[in-house]
Amino acid sequence: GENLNLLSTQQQELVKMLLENGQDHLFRDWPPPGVDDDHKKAFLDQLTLLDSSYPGGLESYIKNAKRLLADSKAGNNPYDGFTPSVPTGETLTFGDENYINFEETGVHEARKAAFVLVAGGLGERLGYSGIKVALPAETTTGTCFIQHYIESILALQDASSQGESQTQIPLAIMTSDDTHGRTLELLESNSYFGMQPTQVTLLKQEKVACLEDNDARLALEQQNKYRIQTKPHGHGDVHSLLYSSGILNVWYDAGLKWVLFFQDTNGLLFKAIPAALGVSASKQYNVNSLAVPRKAKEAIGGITRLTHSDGRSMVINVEYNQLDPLLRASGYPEGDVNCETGYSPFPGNINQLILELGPYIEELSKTGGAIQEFVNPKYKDASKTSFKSSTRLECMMQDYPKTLPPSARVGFTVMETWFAYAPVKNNAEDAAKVPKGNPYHSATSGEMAIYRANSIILKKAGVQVAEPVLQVFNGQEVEVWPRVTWKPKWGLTFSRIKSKVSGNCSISLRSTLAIKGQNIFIENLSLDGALIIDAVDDAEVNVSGSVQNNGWILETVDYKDTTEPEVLRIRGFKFNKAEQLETKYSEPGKFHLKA
Ligand code: UGB
Repeated sequence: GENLNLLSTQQQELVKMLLENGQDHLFRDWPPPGVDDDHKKAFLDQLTLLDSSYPGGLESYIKNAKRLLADSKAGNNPYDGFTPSVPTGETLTFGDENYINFEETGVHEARKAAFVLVAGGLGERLGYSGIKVALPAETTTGTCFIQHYIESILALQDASSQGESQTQIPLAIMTSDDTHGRTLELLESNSYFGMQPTQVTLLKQEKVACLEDNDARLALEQQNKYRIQTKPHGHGDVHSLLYSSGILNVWYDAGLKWVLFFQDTNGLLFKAIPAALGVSASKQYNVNSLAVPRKAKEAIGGITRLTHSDGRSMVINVEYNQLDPLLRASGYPEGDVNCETGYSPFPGNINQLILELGPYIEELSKTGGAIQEFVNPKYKDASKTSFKSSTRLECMMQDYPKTLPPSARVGFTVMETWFAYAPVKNNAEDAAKVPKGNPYHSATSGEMAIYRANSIILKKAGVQVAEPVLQVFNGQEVEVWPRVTWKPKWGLTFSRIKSKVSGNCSISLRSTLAIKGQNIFIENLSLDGALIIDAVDDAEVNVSGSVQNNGWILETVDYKDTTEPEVLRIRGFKFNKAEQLETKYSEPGKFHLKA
């Protein structure tokens, strides 16, 4: 009524649209003008933001919600008419000739690459109080995920622009209200970990309105009738944000060809990136999803070929909670089970996508970046008439290919898990309950996977590395290998690593090796203890001889022990830095470290 006079014309239009779409409850209890006017204006500001941050505005959001809620109530299966089958893709074996060729192609292509990190999630499953990208990937050097990612991209940048003019590989980071401020602060207080600030673009995703019933009425906060409840819309927002920001065209005009999407806590991912990009380039994939062998019922999506009775067919991720019911409904009464290999026949999606920029822009200019959504209401009872709590629409970035024409070149690349995938998602208690043989995806397993991968890679490069032992931390049994770490610029690809180790080298199980420079060459080194070598890029250091000291001793930490810092509690171990050989070369030149 009279309250409309408080509003701008644009806001009045918005209110009219809402009233026409069944949202009168939002304004029903409004007192007359003069009372709560500031609250009313703030409410309209919120509605305006919700309207502008969704492709097609709130009107589309409400219409989509009504449709999806009706489907959900009727029990309609989004996969109705589709038959799942096992797709075929490229399978990579670390270090073989094929792999090395893909790596070299990938490094070369990286000049034309842009990276997109989705980091808007709070990580409820992990229960860590900070943002996930600030978490140390490993505690030998304390390098946090975002530092590791940035240094990996910079290493690729250097390697790919050899002999040609220096390119700058752009990095976009999707944040949310939960992570934006802390991500920016982390970058600024660390000089962007070596990137140019202009190289990094933060895009903040907005939350979406919650829905209180099957009629898609927007839910007001319990305590505040001038505020709509909101929740995250999911990582699928990354496409509409990239599109609406205009950054894709900037990249395209700069001659870029590839966009690589990745998640917030996978310490192994960049080992797999050069080869995976090489696959995209060699196979001319418009879409390339990275995958790993997957245990049945593991909480990662399954890459599946879906064939419709009308002839349509696509290779797409089927999310972990949907794969089992889909299989049961399509003639696999056992559902999602391991086959004779000990793994599900459906490879696991690790949500690392490589998209070809040109076709990507073309597709987004049709869709506006909107991604197929879903809704997952928790109903009060079987009548499905009311919800236990409000719900909202969600979307996932890996659903991008769903709208592509059948002519699109959609492929996937399966990597061995040990060098490609070790995310940190689960808290200690939940990880300890993971069925035996399935991955923990905890801070414990994430860190140990880095040492394991590095040790195995050195072994493949000819180093005698001690065999691991099994040890239990926070109720999780993991392989403990020597604690080997290196900077991405030291070991960007397998051939580069091989060129830096030679002769007769050995590393004992209780050892720690941290290589913090680019041109560090290891020759006839016998390591039994801790060795830390730091060198500027134009210092060439040759390391040899026998290092023997008390080293860094691995000690257990109980996750319930509140006297320990949270970052240690969540992994269940820490290092007692008893003794080490630590050397630093800060001047250019050639050096010999003969232990
Ligand atoms: N994220 C956002 O940026 N915004 C959001 O609104 C939500 C998340 P989760 P999830 O690799 O193991 C995915 O929560 O969604 C970011 C795939 O769907 O870690 O349960 C967030 O910051 C699944 O198919 O994972 O499962 C994080 O970086 C499987 O591949 C990323 O999105 C699984 O990941 C993923 O969010 C996996």
